[in-house]
This record gives sequence, C-alpha cells and structure tokens, in this order.
Amino acid sequence: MSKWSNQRVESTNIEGIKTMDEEFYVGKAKIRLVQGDITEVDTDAIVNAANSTLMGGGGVDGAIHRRGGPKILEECKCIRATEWPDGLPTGKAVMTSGGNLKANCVIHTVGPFWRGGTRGESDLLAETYTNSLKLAVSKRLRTIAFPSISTGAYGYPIEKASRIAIATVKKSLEKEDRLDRIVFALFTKHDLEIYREAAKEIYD
Ligand code: AR6
Repeated sequence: MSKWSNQRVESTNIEGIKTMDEEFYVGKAKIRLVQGDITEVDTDAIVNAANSTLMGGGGVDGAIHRRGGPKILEECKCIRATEWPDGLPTGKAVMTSGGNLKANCVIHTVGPFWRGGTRGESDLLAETYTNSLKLAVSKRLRTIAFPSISTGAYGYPIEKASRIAIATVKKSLEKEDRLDRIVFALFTKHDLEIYREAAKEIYD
C-alpha cells in the first residue's frame, strides 16, 4: 500500500528567497514541489521538455543546453543519427549525459502541442512522464526532476497538465518503488501554486 502524506518544509530557492516547499510521499519515494530553475537541481537526472528534433530550442530546452554545454547536443545528434533519424516521437524519452549540469543525466522527452484537448494530448503528456520514469529506473537512477512539460511554448493549460503530471507520477511510483526522490521544478510561484492545488486535489 502506498502512503501519501505531506508536509511543508522551509527552504531557500535559487534566488535566495525563503519559500515553503511542499513534500509528499508515495511509499518511500519523496515528491517535492519547488520553485526554481531546473538546471540548478542536483538530482541524478533532469528532464528536458524538448522538441522532436532534439536540436535545442527555447524555454527549459534552451536553458539546459546553455548550462549543460555542447556535449549534450553532440549526444542528441548521435541519437538522431542512430536511434531516431526522423526525430523523437511525442511521448517518447531518451537520455544523454548532463554535461556541465549538476545532474549527471538529461532525459529528453517531447510533450504534446496543445490542440484543444481532442488529439490525444492527455495520454501523450502522461506518456512523457511514464517513459521518463521508466528510463530512469532502467538506468538505475534514484532521483529525477521534471519541469512542467508542454505548458510553455506548447500551450498546454497548466491546470490540466499539472493534474496529469502529478497523477501519472503517483501511479508510476505505486507500481515501481525503485526511485527515491522526484522533484517538480516549477519556474514561477504561480505555477508552483497550481501544482500544489493539483497535488492536494489528487491526494487529499
Ligand atoms: N526551469 C524550469 N522551468 C522552466 C525553465 C527552467 N529553466 N524555463 C522555462 N520553464 P517550455 P514546452 C518552464 O516552453 O511547453 C522549446 O523551445 C516554463 O515556464 O520550456 O514543452 C522546445 O525546444 C513552462 O512552464 O516547454 C520545444 O520546441 C515549462 O517550463 C518547446 O519549447 C515548459 O515550457 C517545448 O514546449
């Protein structure tokens, strides 16, 4: 049986601002909702909200390649040349090293572009989380950080996306107990609040 409990813990975010982050548990796995830049997170892997070219872009993708350096792009090119010559399909996930990042690895996944919700977007978004977690487990990683996939340039409404993100991670952790810590690194206070509400709704 998985246990879900939560507590607020005081911490200092990247701007040095004291915030009350939220912590939740599914079994032994800790889920933290934090506000900040995912490139600062020191989990084993951080997840990149990439596009199917794997050649970089704006938002989280741009930040990860900037901070991580050229090694990540080189490895992405190699993946394109070998595994995915036509591009990484939406919902799938691949891994590179973390270059100069604190995280050892980057898991690149492609979220769905929001087209009104009738083109299978919710299932595809859920797949990005399950495939990223499966990949992390298959590589024996213990800790992973997610951004809010698809809710920037891809326009997925964050109220809907946050519920899918939280519910999918919970479901995966209930099946699979080899992960110790999952972090949601939300860029703005507003995004963090929305994820908090989603978590409360799903688990309370
Ligand atoms: N750390 C954490 N979250 C961030 C960061 C960061 N450094 N930067 C932005 N966000 P987006 P998408 C938030 O656009 O919607 C790229 O060009 C941001 O506020 O990064 O999946 C790719 O190459 C938002 O809430 O990803 C693709 O072409 C969330 O991360 C396309 O954008 C996701 O925004 C993918 O779009």
